[in-house]
Amino acid sequence: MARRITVGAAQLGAIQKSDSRKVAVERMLALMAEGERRGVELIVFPELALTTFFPRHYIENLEEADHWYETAMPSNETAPLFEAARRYRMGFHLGYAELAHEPDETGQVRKRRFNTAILVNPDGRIVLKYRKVHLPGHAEFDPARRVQHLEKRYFEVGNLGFPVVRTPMGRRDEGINMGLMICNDRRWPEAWRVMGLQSVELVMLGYNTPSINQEAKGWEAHHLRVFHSHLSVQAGCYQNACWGVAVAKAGIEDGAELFGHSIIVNPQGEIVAMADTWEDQLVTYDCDLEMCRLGRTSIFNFAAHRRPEHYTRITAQVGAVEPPVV
Ligand code: CDT
Repeated sequence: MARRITVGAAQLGAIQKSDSRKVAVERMLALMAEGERRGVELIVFPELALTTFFPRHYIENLEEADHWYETAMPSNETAPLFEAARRYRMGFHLGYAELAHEPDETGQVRKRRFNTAILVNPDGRIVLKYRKVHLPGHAEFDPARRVQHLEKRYFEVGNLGFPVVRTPMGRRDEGINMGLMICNDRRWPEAWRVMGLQSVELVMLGYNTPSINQEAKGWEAHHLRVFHSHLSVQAGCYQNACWGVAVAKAGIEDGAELFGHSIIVNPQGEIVAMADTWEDQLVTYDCDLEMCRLGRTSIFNFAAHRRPEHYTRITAQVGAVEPPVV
């Protein structure tokens, strides 16, 4: 029997600073109801889906930012998403800011803040959790920027690695190998390959990406922002023979523009579905998981062709060094 799953990329339009979680959840519930009508078995919401992309706002005292974070999942506000999952027999992916009290590397229990994503199965059970590893932006207020990007202030680097689980989802009782990454992670081939090495078949990721690169030292054409996002997801899927669902928060949020262009990508690296608005929009595709087989048994048969003895720089070194002059 063909191994297929109908996935929904549930793009969200802007969520303003003044919008409550209740408003955001109601919009997500509407997309889940639409997904139910369209046969969606797994719906993917964006990064930090419950609030505005608050890292654009500088707050000096971190404690005063606690209201942006979730201390429990589910919570009173998010419980309706878990109930809808059970009602519709639909899995979901959700990105949110997480505030946890847990030991750090020294063993001391303290307040910790992460940019987190979870995968919930149709029983309403959290089956996978990921905390963002590649945190872009800066930690201090930058007067040179019109819009701040303070992820390095508001989050610690994720401490869960890039886990992949095999778990039943939709019609697939025998399980699907699924992994999560968040926004900027999609630009790093290392993240994809760590999941590829765990035979991932479906990667879900949410993003909040500004339409303008405030870090560009020179001028960067606007269209390249979307191109680079798509290029990264398409390359990741092709080189690791997996499906990808990349979902935006889009539109003008607190006066700053986020591009949409949410996509579903097949294991050949082709875009098979794409959002064409900057609003709440559900894009669906019936994914044939057998398509993963071609890449992983031929050109990306890792066991046959990888040469890790030549890749030691990848983990031994962080920044680039200059080559020898000859
Ligand atoms: N949210 C997120 O990771 N956004 C980044 C833009 C960073 S610009 C400082 C991204 O890679 O899309």
